[in-house]
Amino acid sequence: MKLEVPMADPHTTRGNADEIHQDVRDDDVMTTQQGSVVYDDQNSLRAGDRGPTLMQDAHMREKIMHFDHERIPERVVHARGYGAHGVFESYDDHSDITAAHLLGEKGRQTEVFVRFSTVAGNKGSFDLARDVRGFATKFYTEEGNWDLVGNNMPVFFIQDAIKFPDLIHSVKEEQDRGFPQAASAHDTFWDFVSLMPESTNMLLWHMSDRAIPRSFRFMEGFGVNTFRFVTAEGKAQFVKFHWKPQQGLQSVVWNEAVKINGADADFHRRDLYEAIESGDLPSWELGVQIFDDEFADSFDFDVLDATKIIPEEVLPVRPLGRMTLNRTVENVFSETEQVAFMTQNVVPGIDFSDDPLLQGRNFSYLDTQLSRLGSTNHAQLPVNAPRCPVAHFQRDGAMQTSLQPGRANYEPNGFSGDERGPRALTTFEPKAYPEQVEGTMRRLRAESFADHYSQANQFWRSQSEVEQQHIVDAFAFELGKCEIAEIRTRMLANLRNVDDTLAERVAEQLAMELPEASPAKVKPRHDLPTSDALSIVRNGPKTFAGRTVGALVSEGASAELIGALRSALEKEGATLQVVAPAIGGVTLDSGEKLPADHAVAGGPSVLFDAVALLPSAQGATVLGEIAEARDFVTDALAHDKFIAVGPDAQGLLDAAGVSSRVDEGFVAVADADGASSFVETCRALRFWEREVRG
Ligand code: HDD
Repeated sequence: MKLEVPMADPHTTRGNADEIHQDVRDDDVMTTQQGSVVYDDQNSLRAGDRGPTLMQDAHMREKIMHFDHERIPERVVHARGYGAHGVFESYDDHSDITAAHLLGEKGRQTEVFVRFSTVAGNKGSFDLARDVRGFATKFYTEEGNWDLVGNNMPVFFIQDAIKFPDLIHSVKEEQDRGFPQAASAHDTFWDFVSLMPESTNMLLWHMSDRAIPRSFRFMEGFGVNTFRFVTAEGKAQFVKFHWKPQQGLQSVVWNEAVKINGADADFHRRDLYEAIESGDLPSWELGVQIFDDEFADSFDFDVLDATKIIPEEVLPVRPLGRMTLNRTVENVFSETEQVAFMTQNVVPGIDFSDDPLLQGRNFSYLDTQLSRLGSTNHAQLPVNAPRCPVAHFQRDGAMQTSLQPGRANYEPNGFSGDERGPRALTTFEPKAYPEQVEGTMRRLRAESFADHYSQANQFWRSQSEVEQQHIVDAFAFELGKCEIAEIRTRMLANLRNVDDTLAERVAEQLAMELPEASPAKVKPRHDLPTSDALSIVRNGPKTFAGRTVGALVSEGASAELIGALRSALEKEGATLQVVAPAIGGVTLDSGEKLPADHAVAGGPSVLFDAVALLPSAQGATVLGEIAEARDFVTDALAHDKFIAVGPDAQGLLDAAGVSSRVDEGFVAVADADGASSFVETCRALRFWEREVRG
């Protein structure tokens, strides 16, 4: 990109406004908000060269006034997020299960806006917090907006919305000290969840690598709550929504996450931005688990309990269509910040269930927009506005931008034509579920919600060995940050109900005694069938497409080898990034200058999916003297990455102290064939055997 540098001289006054108006007034002439031309944006209006500024400078006053009010409150949860536009395409006519228009025809396309987020951190926090990721999608359908406000984990911490403020207070910075930021590893969170056994299943997810995804592109999404689909004939069934990334699942490891936050706090947003901008468009398949009352009654758990899943092996996901993100936003504030997702935004053919978490959400999302966006007219903002006609008698309010036509602003009214305004469509059968409701008014949790441990055990047993190890490590890390020993003990007592080995392994890492198991209202089952769908490692990609290799190079490095690796990666749909001692790059053995994407100090190996060490022999010695270059190698090893080793890299391996630890994860690459087989090896993403063997 070439920058145009205007040679502004603040010491000269520009021409007068009239001249500008006549000669150059077109779209790119700067104006005030009122549209009058600004002819000097460098100097405020003052009495004399060195005199006081005049109140009469309307441009300056307007500019500073606007600046003073630029901020709006950040979201109370999910403050840090990143959005993109896209399109959803239905695979088929799904009118056998729902009357939703967007799913009514094969190939029907619907515009979408997606916002991914972390939950706990403030807007300026880092991307790789151990946290749940929000996955919220707004479908601008022809029958109004449908918001699917989901997460990247299919269960939740609590069963009833009334506990949400407590959950969030406990995980956010502690109120008496203002820290920690974007972290659940502190006393108040673990105090709360250890006293709320219903959180346990979600805690297993939260301690798994699902909480540290490699990128938004490589994570699943879930509607979490149970909804209903209703057909045009009024047939209603329950549904649970699933998003499956076409890119496969992938997470990072915790030690890596911690370092990514330092190296690039924007790792996830940058990844999404760069993927879309480069045309490598990410896509997800939307599917549903659909079931009737009979299935719901026979299932082991209550389908209205958001702390439970229905395993995909028990009820397979029916694919409905595919969403592709194809456009980054024009303006982050106007779109990503002002977008207002609301669970109560459903369209005919989609309806709610009585899940007590969902019922509370349906109030909260509308309510919060008022304090966040400051007006009841937030649905008029371009990113929120439905793409279908909108007509109602809700009038006025701050920032009303529609002209609200007609004479009547009430109904019934006796006017006709343009003066009349809209009428409710009474001839139309609403495609909603006419639920029969009866019951004694009580504050009560159904007994069918009482089993808090069995599915946590199922999740634990469904993980691969390395994933189990990460869960143990995460519990030990997080509980290790709790200063109050009693909280750790209480949590260990709960974990005994999940699995004794898990509890023992965590206790061992904490060097603590294993307490008695805490009393469980329902005896935990440890015999639920395992589910492969719950493991990330078992659901990785079949290719290395969309991933990045960081190649550490030096002066005199082999042009042929770097070229061979680059083309092998491009063939796979992956990219090569060059890491050199300095950002200016290096001169290769061919005499050609290779610019660097990163200086080694700013391009640690944690930013890449795999690495290649391709220095010249002399360059290997030079790199070996640079601490960050040695870290590049040792971190790649510690994070179980595949490491391509060029013919002259030995000096660097020696300097990094890893020569005696070379294993099958190190792949010798000397030519184009070697480069291709390295890329094939990388399809496994990580050399987990390294970690399992210790
Ligand atoms: Fe929520 C935001 C997802 C429970 C109250 N939530 C929010 C966002 C996501 C979720 C993805 C960010 C939307 C965006 O990008 O703007 N929330 C969930 C899921 C839940 C859940 C999957 C469990 C099934 N949430 C939940 C409960 C309550 C809320 C139980 C309140 C009782 N959530 C909110 C909120 C937020 C929000 C306060 C903050 C900003 C916003 O809504 O627009 O209303």
